[in-house]
Amino acid sequence: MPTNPQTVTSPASFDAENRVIEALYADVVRRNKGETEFHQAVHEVLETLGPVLARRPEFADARIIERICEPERQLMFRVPWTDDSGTIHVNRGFRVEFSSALGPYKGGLRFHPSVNLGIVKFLGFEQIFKNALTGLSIGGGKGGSDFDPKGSSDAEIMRFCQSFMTELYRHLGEHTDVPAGDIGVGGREIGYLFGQYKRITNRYESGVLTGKGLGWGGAQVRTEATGYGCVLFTAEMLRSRGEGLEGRRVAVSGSGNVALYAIEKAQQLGATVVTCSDSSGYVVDEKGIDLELLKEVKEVRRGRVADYAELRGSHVRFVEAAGEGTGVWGVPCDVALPCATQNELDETDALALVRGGVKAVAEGANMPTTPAAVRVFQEAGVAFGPGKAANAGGVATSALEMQQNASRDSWTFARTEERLAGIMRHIHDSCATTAERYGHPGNYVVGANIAGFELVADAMLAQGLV
Ligand code: NDP
Ligand code: 2IT
Repeated sequence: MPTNPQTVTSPASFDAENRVIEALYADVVRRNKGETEFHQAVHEVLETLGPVLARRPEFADARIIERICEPERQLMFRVPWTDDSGTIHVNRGFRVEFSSALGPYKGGLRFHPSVNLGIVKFLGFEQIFKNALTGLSIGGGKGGSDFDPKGSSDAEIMRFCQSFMTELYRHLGEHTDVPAGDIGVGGREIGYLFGQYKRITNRYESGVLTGKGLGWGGAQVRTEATGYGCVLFTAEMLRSRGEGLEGRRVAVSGSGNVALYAIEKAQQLGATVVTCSDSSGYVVDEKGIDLELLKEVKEVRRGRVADYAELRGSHVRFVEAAGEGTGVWGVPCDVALPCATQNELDETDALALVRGGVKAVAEGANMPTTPAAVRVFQEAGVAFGPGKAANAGGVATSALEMQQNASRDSWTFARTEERLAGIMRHIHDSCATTAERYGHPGNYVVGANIAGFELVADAMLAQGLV
């Protein structure tokens, strides 16, 4: 893992097939100085699009790539709030409304001290293609704040969320822009945000936020959906190679929303999950993670994985992070699911995983694997599911929540999970067939980028120069 897991240097080179787009990428770097994560996300998509422009020159004529790389709207605002001792704090709020080609802007809010415009733009850019892949009429957006929720009281979190929404509400709406959670934003925060939106607008507009509580407009399976979907995608990748998850040894990073439910679904499908982590370190539990205990530690006590190790028993090892990331990828496994944050799995980690016999890697987090690490996996023949495909189950289930809100209906857990499984299968198959159509069978990165891009680009062509 790089010393700062959030940042890698902006990539520069393109292979010969994609030289046409090199100048467009250089322009993105020039016009968005210092936004390295945004550069990285754009590079990862653009480097696969040369063959699409060659087959569809109308996309180049209409300047689709230049338009898709420029957000439709970027909002930055002041978020003042007081802590429990009465001290005033000033944070920065963001919402980047990237693309409405396929539907209302849709994407989560991240509260983490590392949040800046470049991070929000990388996430919003990814979201455009991810949302397209779901097939569910949602555009792409992302937002958040450099607010650090760690160690804050409930009352402080509520005051922060109320101040954040007091500014953001004017830009939202069930047909306009529909946020949800991401790092640091879960059910509690969505509740406070929704309450304030309702109070300011005097409207019970359920569809303006997703990830709501089940008693007041939330959808079954939304909490579980990203982690479940990531494992379902992994199972599809393995199935297409004649393999399965049963009996597999799985490594998961993170211990938040995505990680917890990735662990749950992997266990349901007969795998043994031997590790999970947080920014302080990782645990190794050779008997398999005790998920009930981990949920109790994380969701009830709001504790750390170190607390899990202490409560679980002497067979569990907690390894503290030592400067160079958490080291979690040194744990040998058949399947690796990075579910924490961007650039948390670098080339050295990838080489260690390959040496340990990894067969499949699926990104529960957004852009957790560095470009060099992706290459290591691809060259070693490891099935690699990029985030915009593998973690799309969360936003897809958000779209199902919007559907239920619009029809004032609520579906059962079983019905919703069945929809989720169908959507993940559809995403897997459309990535696989697109990759094949473009001469890269088995390359889900190429498949996801091109399949998502074609859907958005066709809509943009049809909608004229806007
Ligand atoms: P949570 O806040 O619930 O959990 C985040 C987890 O990642 C925590 O365990 C956290 O540890 C760890 N983490 C965060 N930052 C770092 C860091 N810099 N270094 C090491 N570990 C870190 O967030 P989610 O589970 O919701 O999100 C995880 C990832 O999944 C993100 O990339 C997010 O964008 C992506 N995602 C989320 C979706 C959702 O529906 N929630 C949907 C699709 C993708 P610590 O507590 O120590 O910070
Ligand atoms: O990255 C993501 O897809 C999310 N954080 C979920 C977005 C959503 O609107 O459900």
